[in-house]
Amino acid sequence: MNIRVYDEIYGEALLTVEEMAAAGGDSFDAADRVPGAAGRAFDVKTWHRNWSAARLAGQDREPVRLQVEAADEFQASIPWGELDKALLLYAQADGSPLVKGHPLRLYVPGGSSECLNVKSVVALRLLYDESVREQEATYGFKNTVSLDELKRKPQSLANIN
Ligand SMILES: Nc1nc2c(c(=O)[nH]1)N[C@H]1C(S)=C(S)[C@@H](COP(=O)(O)O)O[C@H]1N2
Ligand SMILES: [Mo]
Repeated sequence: MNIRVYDEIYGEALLTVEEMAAAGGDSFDAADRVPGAAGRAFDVKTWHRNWSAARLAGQDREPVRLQVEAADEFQASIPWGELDKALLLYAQADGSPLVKGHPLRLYVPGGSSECLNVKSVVALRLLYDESVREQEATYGFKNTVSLDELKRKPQSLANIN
């Protein structure tokens, strides 16, 4: 499964796990930063520096926020300042694809919640709008109401305004 990257400055890309890891610099054992975690990981900020420099030389912009979205629609939105030790787990210790959390799993050591450790990350959004820099980290399932669900609502509810 490929990973979609949406960066407000550097643009969009659809990357394989291998391409993500290649931009991540030196890989390390996730247990170095997360006690109990296992597998190969790369540093989130190093990845972004390398990936963005390859996209557009001489820009050197740091995001203010990272949003990640998982295959099951779980998502998290995290201030960049909380990501100094953040890592993306991309392989088992022997280099084979992740079993739990495939294709990528985010860990945020030192972050405000363990719930930010999003499994099965399939999209990353890099945001630069200063107005969202200081908002605290959030996580949870996407609030999706389909047209069908709206149509099924009782009249009494649908009419409330
Ligand atoms: N994709 C996805 N990632 C997720 C969740 C989820 O429901 N879906 N739950 C989060 C929450 S609330 C917690 S506490 C941790 C649990 O991680 P664990 O499965 O390793 O115990 O995963 C986080 N990552
Ligand atoms: Mo959680």
